[in-house]
Amino acid sequence: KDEGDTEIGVVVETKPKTKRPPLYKVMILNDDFTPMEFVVMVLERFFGLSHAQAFELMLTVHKKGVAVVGVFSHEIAETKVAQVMDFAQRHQHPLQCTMEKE
Ligand code: NFA
Repeated sequence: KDEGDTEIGVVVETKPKTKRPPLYKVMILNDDFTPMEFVVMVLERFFGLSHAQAFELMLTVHKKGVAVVGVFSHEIAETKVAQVMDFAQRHQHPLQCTMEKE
């Protein structure tokens, strides 16, 4: 019996997918009431910036309306937002801090 069939194979390539956790931008929003020095203190205290870095970033928020102050995992970003919002509320400042998927 003739077994002369030719089988044609298809090469299926699979990418080795390494799943990195998504990152989140934490942002500070400008407002007309929160004192500049308070925002500088927040950036030093919760984001580990030097006084000079914190002052510069505060001015960026003041002039542009919003700025990314750090990029973190979901859990760390949520903690930063909660810490800033709680600190601002305790000092009765309307400062807003939000997070957004990168
Ligand atoms: N715009 C505020 C002021 O003039 C300062 C500020 C900067 C507030 C950054 C919030 C964020 N006092």
